[in-house]
Amino acid sequence: MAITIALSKGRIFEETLPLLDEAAIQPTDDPETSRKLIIATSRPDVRLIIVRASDVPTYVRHGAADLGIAGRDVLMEHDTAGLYMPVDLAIARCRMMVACRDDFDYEAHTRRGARLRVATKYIQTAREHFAAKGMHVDLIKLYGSMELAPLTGLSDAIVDLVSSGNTLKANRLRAVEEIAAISSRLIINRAALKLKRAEVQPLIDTFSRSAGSGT
Ligand code: PRT
Ligand code: MG
Repeated sequence: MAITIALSKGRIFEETLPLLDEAAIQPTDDPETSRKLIIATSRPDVRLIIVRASDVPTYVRHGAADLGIAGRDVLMEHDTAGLYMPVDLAIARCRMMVACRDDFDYEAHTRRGARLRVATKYIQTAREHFAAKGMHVDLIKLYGSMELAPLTGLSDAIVDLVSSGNTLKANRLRAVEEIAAISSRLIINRAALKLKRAEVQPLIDTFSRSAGSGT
């Protein structure tokens, strides 16, 4: 049976290529240059679909894709019931952090129990994080460029992903708290796992081995 794998372009696609290669799957087009959203591979029974990173769990949950690769940041914001998530692939790693302007006294602000305005695209995760700390926050939903929010007075702080820290530094922001270590997981539709086990299981095995060996 044919299988469909949902991926986002950019870092996840690039870091997935070596894993696909281990399974003898080579895409026939490059999503960075091609406008195709459905990409055939060297294996006639395997195709890739290119979706927004935050849409990967939706495609897999509804069975429009059998498998996908999604960041933990994305999965924490989604209802993952119906998804099987057997392998942490250890790719696209970063940290989810609270950050603010480097001249903002976050510690004093929190000690005083003042209300904090926090801008983020990770509303659920941020809500849980601050609730667990007993902090009062007003959450402001953004879809990108969170770093701009504290610089323009939209918010006191942001919740965003940090890898090198260069974006924070370039915008005179500092990380003040870590919320979670982030990496990407292989996610699988539960029905596909049963119905297409013969095709899906070897992929799980290959991906687990590659992830374990650090490639
Ligand atoms: O871009 P789009 O809006 O379509 O979606 P997306 O931003 O969610 O997708 P993409 O492809 O940028 O990221 C896909 C996944 O990569 C995320 O869901 C994370 O799991 C993972 N990942 C790993 C990252 C980063 N590292 C990362 N550094 N995603 C985003 N960033 C951004 C971060 O938001 C910040 O703006 O990079 C900037 C910080 O990087 P440094 O190196 O300057 O610290
Ligand atoms: Mg992005």
